Amino acid sequence: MKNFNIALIPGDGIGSEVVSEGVKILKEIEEMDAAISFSFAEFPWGCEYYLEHGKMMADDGIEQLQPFDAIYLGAVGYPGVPDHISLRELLLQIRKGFDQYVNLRPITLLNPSLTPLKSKTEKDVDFLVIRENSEGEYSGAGDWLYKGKPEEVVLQTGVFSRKGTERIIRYAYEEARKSNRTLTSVSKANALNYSMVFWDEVFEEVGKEYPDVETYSYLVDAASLYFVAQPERFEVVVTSNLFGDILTDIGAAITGGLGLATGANVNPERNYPSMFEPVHGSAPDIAGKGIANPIAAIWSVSQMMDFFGEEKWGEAILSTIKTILKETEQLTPDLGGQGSTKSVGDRFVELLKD
Ligand code: GGG
Repeated sequence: MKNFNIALIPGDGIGSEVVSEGVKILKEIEEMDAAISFSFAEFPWGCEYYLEHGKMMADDGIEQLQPFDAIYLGAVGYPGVPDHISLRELLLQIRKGFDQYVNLRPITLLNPSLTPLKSKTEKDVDFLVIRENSEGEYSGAGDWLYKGKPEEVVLQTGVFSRKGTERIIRYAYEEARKSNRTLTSVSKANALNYSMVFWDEVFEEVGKEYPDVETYSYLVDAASLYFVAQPERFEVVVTSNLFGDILTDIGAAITGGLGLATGANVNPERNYPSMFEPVHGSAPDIAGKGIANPIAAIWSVSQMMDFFGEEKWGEAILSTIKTILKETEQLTPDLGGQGSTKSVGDRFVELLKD
């Protein structure tokens, strides 16, 4: 019997609503598979915690999370707490604290009716974005000088270390090699004359070790256009923290919206827990209404199962997502249905059992 110890951080807004449905799926797996069990511990961190304690998580939050096999996170951010505090002091803190330097975001069209793109099918939109997740434009380095004065200056520094850049690019080459797919690097060396020139050089240098991998290199503006106009160009994409964040929202737009976008924050060396989360935020406009789409959060459970080496369950969840997406009426309003967060979760369990 394998027991997986999971830290739950539902976070803000719709975070707790969608995480409940993901946990429902995990409990169902436990029912159906005598060889697997889960233990859960919930942490009340987020914006409400901030308003009470002046911080997004406990001072020793990273130490508290360390013993877990995985972290399952809902969403962060709520009106009343500045976004740069809620994001940096919880989500980014955990990514950095546990060296989760790989962010895996699949851009997969699971049902052709979901894309706003004309004449694109499932096979045209099926790729993986590997986003650098520990430094780059989100390093947090910078300064705010002469605040409020006419000479006010703000600096936000992108940090691209040799170690950080090489390891994410190498991870992407390995992934492309393993799955026999092409690898596309997305950068912006014509304008960012230090960081992105360096990125391109490292991409080329590391590539010498992978002569079998077919590669492409695009500027981020061109890549944004191709994501929409010719997504079939992409198989595995590697890019920086900021570009990956933006490009994967475009990816969500072409595959059915943020309600279907998932992300795994992975520490590949497994020295620390990895974290699984829907890409979407806390959606204050619909929080508490019970209509948030739980499918992205459920897909995160599939990524978690793959990460645990339980690919059988990862695939079963993904295949059930494909099935439920055919039942338009049952889905949440963002996908044109009349279902609720809970009814989608309940129906999902029924389908998973079949
Ligand atoms: N699901 C977690 C969440 O709330 N994400 C919102 C967000 O702004 N994420 C930015 C990022 O992934 O770097």
